[in-house]
Amino acid sequence: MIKPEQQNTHLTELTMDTLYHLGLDTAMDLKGIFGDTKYVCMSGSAERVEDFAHQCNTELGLGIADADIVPIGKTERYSLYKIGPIIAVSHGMGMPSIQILLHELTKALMYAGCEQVAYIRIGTSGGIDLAPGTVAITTQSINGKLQAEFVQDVLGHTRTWPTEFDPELAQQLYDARENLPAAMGKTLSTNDFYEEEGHLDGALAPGYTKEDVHTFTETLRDMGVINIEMESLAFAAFCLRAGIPAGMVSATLTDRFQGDQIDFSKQELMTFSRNAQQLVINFLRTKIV
Ligand code: R2B
Ligand code: URA
Repeated sequence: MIKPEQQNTHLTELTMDTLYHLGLDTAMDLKGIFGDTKYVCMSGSAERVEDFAHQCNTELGLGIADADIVPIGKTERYSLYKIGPIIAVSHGMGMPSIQILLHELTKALMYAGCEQVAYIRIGTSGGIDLAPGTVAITTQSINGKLQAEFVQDVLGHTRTWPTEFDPELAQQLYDARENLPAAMGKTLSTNDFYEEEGHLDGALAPGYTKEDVHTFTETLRDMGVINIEMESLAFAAFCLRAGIPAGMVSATLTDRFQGDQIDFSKQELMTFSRNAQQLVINFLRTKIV
């Protein structure tokens, strides 16, 4: 599950490992629960992963009774469903939240004896020069300084990690678009929705103008950036470091050249998210059934 040089030898000192935020531990039959996992699909919201779990079950013909699609572990922080060889799990908003999930979930799969598992984030984002509803497939994530690196401060020292997504998986996801509107390119990943993403509708005077945002958005577009979100930098870095193939598809909810407000109806937003989910299901269909 994790490449040898990144395996944590300290874990062997534990008599039991408690995966606190997931509500799981190694006294449970993790092999029985997770041993056949091949794909982990993650989204920010618990509502969307539940919807995705049901959509997978129906569209991939997995034959699970609806009443059996229930969360595993606790749901205080994350919601995790298992449908056949697929885990659907929510990661919350932002890099700290997805990182905690990545550590605990990866340990659960490691304890379950899984070897080859790919991780796919199915997200939402602000689009750049794309019609809302387009599914953006990420090749590489860049940070707020426009560098392709995830920066961590650990014990007073700064570490940087590369942030490429698996190129083969990105291409396979793009090839699964069928009639869905889709684009492939880089993603800007920030630690803040309002100011670091350059929104003009936060509570505080942002200290930049509409023109500044337009110029910044043009710079992004010229660098091949197609969307903006808040987790891909940490997600790509973790998976690359572990040796886990990672892909990301995101529904775009706005075109940042046109504005900031996400004022589509619940139904329209659901359609946008479903586009991204559908693309991943098209991909999974070629792998699983
Ligand atoms: C996209 O949408 C969320 C913010 O609205 C955040 O989790 C992200 O990456
Ligand atoms: N998610 C983001 O992070 N930014 C947007 O503009 C929309 C969704």
